[in-house]
Amino acid sequence: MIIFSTFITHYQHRHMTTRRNFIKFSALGSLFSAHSFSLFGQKKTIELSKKPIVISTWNHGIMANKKAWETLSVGGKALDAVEKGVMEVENDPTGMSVGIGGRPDREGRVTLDACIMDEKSRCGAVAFLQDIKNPVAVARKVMEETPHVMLTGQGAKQFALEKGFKEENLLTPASEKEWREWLKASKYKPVINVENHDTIGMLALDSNGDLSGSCTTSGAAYKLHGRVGDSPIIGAGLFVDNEIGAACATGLGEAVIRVAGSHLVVELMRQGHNPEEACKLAVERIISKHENMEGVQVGFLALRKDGKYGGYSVFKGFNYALTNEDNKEVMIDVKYKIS
Ligand code: SD4
Repeated sequence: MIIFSTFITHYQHRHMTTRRNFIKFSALGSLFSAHSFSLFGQKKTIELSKKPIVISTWNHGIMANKKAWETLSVGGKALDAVEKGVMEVENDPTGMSVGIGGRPDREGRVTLDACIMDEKSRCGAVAFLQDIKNPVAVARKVMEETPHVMLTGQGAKQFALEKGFKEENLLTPASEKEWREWLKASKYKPVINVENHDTIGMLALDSNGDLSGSCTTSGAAYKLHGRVGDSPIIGAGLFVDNEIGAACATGLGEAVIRVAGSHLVVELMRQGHNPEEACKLAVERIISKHENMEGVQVGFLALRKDGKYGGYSVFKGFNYALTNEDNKEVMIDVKYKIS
């Protein structure tokens, strides 16, 4: 049950949050609380959910959510949940899109991108990281143990090794075999759909009412060596604003970067759009910036501060996993713009 279902969609309701309501919600215990933010110089007050929820991209979201729920269900922090959740997928060698086993670039090298962002707008990222299978954990260390936001390439690897991460070969025999097949024609035609995708993005709200998000990927398969996508870029592949909501992206990173996709989704929610509408408008923005949409699949996920969630994609085929108190292993197909 989400009590404050009107959220910020209708600002005429802004006076709803009276002292009487606040007292009523307080009496309900710790599930809801008042929260203020400012929009165009005006102070707004909303009621917030403190019921934990986690959503994450694609089918591998099921295993990731399961792990994240271990933290969320016992009152743990969203930040820990989103890190541990996506690490499950990074650690799975059979998943050919994230962490170990990820599809390599055209030179046969697995290069990983990841980022993480918490309720205090702290963020960390690594890009073009090689030989370390948990880039999201390295990103968290960048966030917590350096004055920086992003480390890349050799510097990121050196930092990871200094922090005790293990160096290992991430190219599994299955990924290598596929890559050698690809080399025969060497056609760069990324097809991103439910069978072939490259990212897990995860958004969580914890029982304290705080939001965090993470995003990790081996990027577009057979990309140019050195290519970095949207996934490690704060505002593109992931964005969290604890006042409003969180968003993440999957799909063709170049298209997402072009519109600062995840930041756009959060700002659209700030303006009053519900999560699905915000994702849809961001998809439409992408479409408006491309003359030819062939191969430009992008999907967005959004989780609002009141626990409402939604997604939207350019083409059919994007889905996400949802876990909350009522739903443990639910996959949701999103609506899409172009049939
Ligand atoms: C990238 N956005 O590197 C990632 C790839 C992806 O589903 O999400 N594919 O561009």
